[in-house]
Amino acid sequence: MSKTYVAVDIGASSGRLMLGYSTEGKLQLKEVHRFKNGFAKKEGYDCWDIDHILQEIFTGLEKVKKLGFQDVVLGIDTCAVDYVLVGKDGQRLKDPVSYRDARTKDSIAKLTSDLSKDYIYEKTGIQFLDFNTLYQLFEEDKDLLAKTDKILMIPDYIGYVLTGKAVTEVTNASTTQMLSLREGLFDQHLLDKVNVTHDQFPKLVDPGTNLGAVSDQWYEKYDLPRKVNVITVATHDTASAVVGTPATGQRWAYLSSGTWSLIGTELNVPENGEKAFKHNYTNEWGAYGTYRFLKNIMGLWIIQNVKEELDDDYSFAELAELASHEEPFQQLIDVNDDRFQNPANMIQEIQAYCQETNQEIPQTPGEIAMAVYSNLSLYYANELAVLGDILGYKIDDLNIVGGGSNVALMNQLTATIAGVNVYAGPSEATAIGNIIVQMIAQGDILNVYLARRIIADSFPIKKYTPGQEPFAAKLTEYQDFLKKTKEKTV
Ligand code: LRH
Repeated sequence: MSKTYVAVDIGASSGRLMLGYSTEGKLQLKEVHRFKNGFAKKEGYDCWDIDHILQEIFTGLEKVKKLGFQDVVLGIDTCAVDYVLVGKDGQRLKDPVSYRDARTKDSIAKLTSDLSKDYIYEKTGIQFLDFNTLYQLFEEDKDLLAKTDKILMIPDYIGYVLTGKAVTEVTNASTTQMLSLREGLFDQHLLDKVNVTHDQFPKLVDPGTNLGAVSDQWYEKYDLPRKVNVITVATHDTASAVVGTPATGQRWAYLSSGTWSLIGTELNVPENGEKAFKHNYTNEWGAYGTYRFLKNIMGLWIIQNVKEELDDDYSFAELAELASHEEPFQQLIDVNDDRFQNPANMIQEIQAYCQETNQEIPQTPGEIAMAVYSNLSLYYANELAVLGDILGYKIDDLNIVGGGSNVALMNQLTATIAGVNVYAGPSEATAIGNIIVQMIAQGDILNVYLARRIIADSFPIKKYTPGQEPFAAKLTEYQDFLKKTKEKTV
């Protein structure tokens, strides 16, 4: 048996600690602890409860020890862009604000009024999302920024709390939209623009860097495994998910399907030309010198909210089952419309959208779920066509990983509309990718190519082929619809 690895994987709606090890050439994964995550209003802002997250990590580690594991390696990944400000005394200056907070709603326009979008995209290759760290820092309290000794991305902050060592890991740092593609450093102009300095960001490091042991102080408070060594993995959850995607062949794309749907491919050279700019594709840094050329789609966030608003009376599997009794494509919805980013009520927002666009209003849980699933599939198919157009070749295979890979209905619709083979699984690709980087760093696996073969051999992956379904014309109809609705809002 290999060493024992722990993936701390914190998503927007839940966090978990997963144990990983390999036996007889296969990777084994076991969930030891899962907890709810989310943001709540604090002093007027939607904030993450970082103390709660830390507490749950320690609880999870106590469970690891109770299971008999005394010597473990640990890596942390979370969703991107959010950060913690730390003062000279090493203490947090305030709770981190969530990227869903509305404070940056108009910040792209404000910031780019005298620093062009072309400059920013040419420098960073990162998509314009109003919640990127760049815009969040732009809106940050200037007095607090002046008192800030360290700006730490959330996983780096957790690593810092655990070990006392501060670094800036590059896969996540690239989502700040402040790293220069060419120089591999924070861009001076962009730093100046938001009143921060190079020194406030600890040293940039690659995934696989050893951070060190969990500090003694935590042993006084918690019953932790005797040895916990922290490795800086691909700390952006999407970067870990891509590492954990068992893709083979040449013309493949991935869809990391969780709270967000991240659709794209892995490149060795960034693509920040005109077409990529026009379609707002991003070049987030991946592990091992790669780039995650992708687009953010609103994703399961929509259905997560619907589920909650139905008082959690239905599980995700039940919602998908109810949906499967409904006709797909009864409505066309731009699921990436900003209005779905943090509405007061998601169901009402979907219904209002359908009413405003003179379409059938979904009423029952099944109708609402089908409206969401079928439109997500349409959006995926649309983006695969865009991706193929930018790259100059047609995508043959789509690897869907993450929780969304369990939704058979959506996998089949996507295969059919996009005309691609869909390979669904593993659903825990993020935790797997987190563990893979640790394993490579520890010499348990040689490299990521081998790792992806091991993943494919270790977890069930289901294939969906396009088939002969009568939906091919839907994509063109949807593309026309998107064009028209976008023209209206411009
Ligand atoms: C997914 C994710 C995504 C980011 C968003 C903030 O969890 O990290 O890659 O764009 O959250």
